[in-house]
Amino acid sequence: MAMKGLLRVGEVALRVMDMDAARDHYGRCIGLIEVMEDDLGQVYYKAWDEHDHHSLILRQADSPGIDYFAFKVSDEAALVDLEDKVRNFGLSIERIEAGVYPKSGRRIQFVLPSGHTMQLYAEKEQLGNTLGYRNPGVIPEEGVIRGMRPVRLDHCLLGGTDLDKNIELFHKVFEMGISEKLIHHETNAVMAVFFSCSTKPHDVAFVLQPEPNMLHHVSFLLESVSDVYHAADWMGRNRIPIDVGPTRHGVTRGATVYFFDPSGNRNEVFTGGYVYYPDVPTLVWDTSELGQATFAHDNTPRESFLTVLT
Ligand code: M3P
Ligand code: FE
Repeated sequence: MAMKGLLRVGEVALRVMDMDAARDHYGRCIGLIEVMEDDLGQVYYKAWDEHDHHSLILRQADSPGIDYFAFKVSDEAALVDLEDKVRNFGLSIERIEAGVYPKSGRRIQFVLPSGHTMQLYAEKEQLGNTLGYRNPGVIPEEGVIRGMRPVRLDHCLLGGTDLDKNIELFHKVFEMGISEKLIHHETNAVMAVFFSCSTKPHDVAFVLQPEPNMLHHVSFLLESVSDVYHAADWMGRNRIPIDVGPTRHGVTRGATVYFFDPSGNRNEVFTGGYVYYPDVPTLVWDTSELGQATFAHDNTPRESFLTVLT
């Protein structure tokens, strides 16, 4: 599969209520690399094996949650094409000039049927992963991989209204595959939907909520199951509140720990899962197996997991 169009979630912008506490959490505890603070006091991070300048932005605010998420697209031609398609789908588009967002080329922004602000961009300055591009070797210097040892920002799960309209946009317009779905076992209503534009089991997912524009979690990839266990040990040492785990999802088959940042935003570290190809039929779970769909070791759904969003 040649990757054209949407590539990955390249940027998530979160609100936090105490920047010092958030810096300790995302920097020292998770182990993301702080690359910049802007004039507004927003703090920018990357994970070690990402090549682009940053993937996470924190903004101090009165309430937690997500400001926007942004997908990187393959090139300017894809951006032009997608702008047309999103407009034809019926969403109004705001154009943002290059440089308005630091280190970034021009962007387009629109509000999804689920209430989330989404952006697309084709260009971002690259910092690299410290290994270089010729005879790069395999691991960076001591100290680059630290904390929970995150490799990269992987996906986010967003909560909102009108999932059916989101499905139309992500599947038909963005041409993302639907890797998995969770439906109500009596009504067949879609409760959660997982979209892939790569070989990952999901690049972004949505869960039905009574309120629009909610964050369920933002997730970072780890290298191994032993790193998942190490991350949970590190959470214990640092008194980070764990929501669930370590365990394994039924949906996507990732080995996971969910935990909270000091403002109550849910984070995830995970590894594994299958390789997704777009010719594989959508895997469908129904709520009669909600326990196994969510947590496949004890097959028990968690109240907090279903109801706590920011
Ligand atoms: C993940 C993941 C649900 C499963 C979520 C799965 C909402 O977060 O990373 O695989 O059932
Ligand atoms: Fe996840």
